Amino acid sequence: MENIPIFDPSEEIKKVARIKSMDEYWSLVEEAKKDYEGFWDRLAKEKIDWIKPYSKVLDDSNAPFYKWFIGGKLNVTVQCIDRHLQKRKNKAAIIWEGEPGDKRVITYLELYYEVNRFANLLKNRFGIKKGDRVVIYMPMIPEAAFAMLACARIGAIHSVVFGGFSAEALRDRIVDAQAKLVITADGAYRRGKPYLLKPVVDVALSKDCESVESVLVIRRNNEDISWHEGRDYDYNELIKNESGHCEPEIMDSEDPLFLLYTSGSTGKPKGVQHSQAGYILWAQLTMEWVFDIKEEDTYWCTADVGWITGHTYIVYGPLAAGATTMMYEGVPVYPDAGRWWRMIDEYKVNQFYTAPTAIRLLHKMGEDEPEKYDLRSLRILGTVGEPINPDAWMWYFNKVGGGKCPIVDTWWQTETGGHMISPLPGATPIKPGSATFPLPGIFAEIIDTEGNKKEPNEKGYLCITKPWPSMIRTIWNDPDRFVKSYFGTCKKDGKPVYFSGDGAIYDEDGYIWITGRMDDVINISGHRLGTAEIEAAIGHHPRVAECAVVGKPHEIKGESVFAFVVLKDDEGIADEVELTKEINEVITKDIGPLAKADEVAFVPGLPKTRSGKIMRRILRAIAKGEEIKQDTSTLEDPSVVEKIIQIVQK
Ligand code: 7RM
Repeated sequence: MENIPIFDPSEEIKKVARIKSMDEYWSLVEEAKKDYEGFWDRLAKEKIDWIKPYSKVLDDSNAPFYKWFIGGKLNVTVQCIDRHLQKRKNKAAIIWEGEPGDKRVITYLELYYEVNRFANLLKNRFGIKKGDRVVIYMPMIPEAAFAMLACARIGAIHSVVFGGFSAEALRDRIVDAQAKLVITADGAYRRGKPYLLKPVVDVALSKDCESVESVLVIRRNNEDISWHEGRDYDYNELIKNESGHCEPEIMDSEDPLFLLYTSGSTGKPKGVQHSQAGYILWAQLTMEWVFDIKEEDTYWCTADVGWITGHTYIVYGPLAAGATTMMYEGVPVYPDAGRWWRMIDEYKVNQFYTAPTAIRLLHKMGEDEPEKYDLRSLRILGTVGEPINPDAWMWYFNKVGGGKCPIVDTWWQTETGGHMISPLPGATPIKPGSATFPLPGIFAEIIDTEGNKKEPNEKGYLCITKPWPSMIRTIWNDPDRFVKSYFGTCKKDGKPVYFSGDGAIYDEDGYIWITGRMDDVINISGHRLGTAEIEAAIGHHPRVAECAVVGKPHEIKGESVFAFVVLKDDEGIADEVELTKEINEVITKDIGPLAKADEVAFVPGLPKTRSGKIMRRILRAIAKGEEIKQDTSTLEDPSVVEKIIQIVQK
């Protein structure tokens, strides 16, 4: 951790930010420490438009099934839409751009009508009631947000399934949730071409989906799709008949708002269940604290609504905060690597939030591309999803942010609902690659399994040791798995605490550095090593663009390191032996000789999900020479698997 530069917030940012100094940050932290319930009580009263006030802040009598804001009544869509109609009815709520370049601006008043008509359609035409599950399998079009909010309006529980998932994956989720309705689109545009979603739904529904009564299809690209009379309905036709006012269902604070399936360490995805009040409170508050969202800002998060980042930071958070949220349909490199920079310029984006994997891709494809555009509107940059390497960080900071925008490296998970650990743009001195400090009210601690706090530079379990309002409430249909997965590993003061699955360390200044999933640890000669640590080391080699490390069974050492390396340049790898040696030198330098790679494969790309997560299970199988049993259809580029196999086998 030596030689890490520190970037203080600029005077300009400090002047305007809500939280203007570390003193202000620490005083909020103290407030939460002194009177935990009082802290959340104050914020919930200040921020939420309650239909009926709650009688108790926190019920921990049935831990870890914590309940927040007991007895409170609200509707999340009132928080996101209705309450803005007095002051902001003609303000852009959503600015959308399709990949082909088509545009839509939806004001708060228009959003009100769209969501209400949609809600009426669900209720009147499909008989959807409070508590029913609705699966949303959609591209990045405004109707995806309308659909989510329409469910919330009437108290239905939505389960958005990422549009890149296969029919199999979609079916599993439909069946587990016992969904009554599937909302989809004919298709959309990606990489300059139309692609189809509805046929995937048809295949998914071809078996085991008896719960599904109807499919509602939104027309996006008017491609030919097959139609099942009596099951499939045309949204664009039906919506015309619905009225633009629908009474919001009165929801309890703890009624489920949505399910979102996420992978665990075993095969079956977990239906992470979120609540109403706690979730929306934290979504809104973190928009204000972390993105310092202001009335005139245009905010853009490039995630997909199929992931938690899209839920909290494209739809619910920005709208609850009364912000203007941008939505983009396609890929970042269409028609060229300047697409996003052009959009930031054109829409005068103030906050830009994306994933390190996208930053690395755009860096690789166009080092100087951002210079062609006027990006001066940017005030705050953000990253999420994985640790960001110094190289990518510096490029993002200098070339995209012009050296003046703080980068908020936000650590959080599907299960946490919103940001947990992040810099505050007007307060936190930033160290590139560190998520810095827990947000006020969040008791994130690095501990051992007994709850002892780790010393600086000692890796430990990243835990949240007090409940927080936006936390996962349970796993749908599987409360035992909820308890075991999250509360079965670590204790503090004898009581089970939430374990994130991630490892982390404090540095000498108390900054938090995420080391990666603990479930990706490998054991070499009795030494436990995070694959992420070795990857970071390899990443220090100047020619390495990115890499992934997996453990491979080894006769003597237990496991050995197998590294898959993508080079930055296309100069070829004629010097493979020399390069392997150099890579092992950087590993040895950063960690020690025990972490050296026995095998290094130079590959053209890594198998990644479209949200940028490397599928290590596939790489482990390749390293072992096993057949790939896993579904590769959800990968960003499924063809890369075959290419890697060929390289490894040769
Ligand atoms: C928001 C999201 C969660 C996992 C988490 C980490 C990793 C996320 C960061 C990060 C380092 C970050 N939800 N992760 N953010 N690692 N720095 N800023 O990604 O449920 O899909 O994934 O992602 O391992 O446990 S998620």
